Amino acid sequence: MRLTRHPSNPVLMPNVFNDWEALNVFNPSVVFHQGLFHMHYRAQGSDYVSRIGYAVSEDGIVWNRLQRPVLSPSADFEARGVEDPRVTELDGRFYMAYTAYGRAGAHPEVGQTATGITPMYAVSDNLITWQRLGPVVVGEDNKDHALFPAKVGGRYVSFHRRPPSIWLAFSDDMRSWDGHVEVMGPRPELWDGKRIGAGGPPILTDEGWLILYHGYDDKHVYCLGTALLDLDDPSRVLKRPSTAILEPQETWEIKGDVPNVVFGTANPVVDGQVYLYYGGADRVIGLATAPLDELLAWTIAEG
Ligand code: BMA
Repeated sequence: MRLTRHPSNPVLMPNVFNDWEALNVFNPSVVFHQGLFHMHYRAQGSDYVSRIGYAVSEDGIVWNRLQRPVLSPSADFEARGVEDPRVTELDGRFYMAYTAYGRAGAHPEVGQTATGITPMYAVSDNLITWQRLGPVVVGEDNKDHALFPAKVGGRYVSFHRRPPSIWLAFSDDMRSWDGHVEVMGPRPELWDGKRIGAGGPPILTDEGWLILYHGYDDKHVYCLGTALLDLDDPSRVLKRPSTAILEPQETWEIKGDVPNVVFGTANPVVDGQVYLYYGGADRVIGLATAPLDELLAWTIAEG
């Protein structure tokens, strides 16, 4: 199964009128809320520091953006950027997973970071103003976290990534996380042979949690695939097809700031369609769609 690229792609491009988003816009989050698509996207300008911008759309294709970022580095632990937002709506609030990128060392807000990378959560009631909650883990190379859109066993559940695999963690308060467990790792002979990480928040279906995740192989080509996880125990992989659903193909997926990257970070379901939003070569934002029932049936049949 292949997703269908939208003919209007890329749906968001760098904006040379604002320096903070003049160079690259990529790896967005999109939630569908009260009849509108709400996007948060990673943006870089001439200083190469990542900030998070916001845009809104009626159809998911044509976007109106705010002129200023909604999240910018606030402290030393994220001085080099706030990256790769993934927003989940849960119990009437919005939770944003983002990667804080600062300098390695000790930071009063989060603790000791060995790599300068901290997988953070923030919360908002209006999608514009965000309050930082804290990290999923500290002191390790860890990112690609995303919150499940429903609690499991009464607890918050988050993906995260301990290289080279996708992991889960659990929390009662979105501040302290425990129960870290590996979900799945790379498959050496396949497109996801080297390293994998979660995409957008998982999709709740009757058959299980459908996930769209990224992976790459020895050639460093980022592709996207699906898997199905058990509803009650999402550390159990039920299905995992061997083929990818999206591979770099368009010029803007092959050439950009980082070549050969389709990096899916949002997969809202609207009117039965999965809207997969993804970064193309770390420079622009693309959209590809698939009917949810077909993507699920294919994942079950091939997995
Ligand atoms: C990953 C992330 C993404 C990026 C990708 C490809 O490690 O940092 O932000 O899109 O690499 O460069």
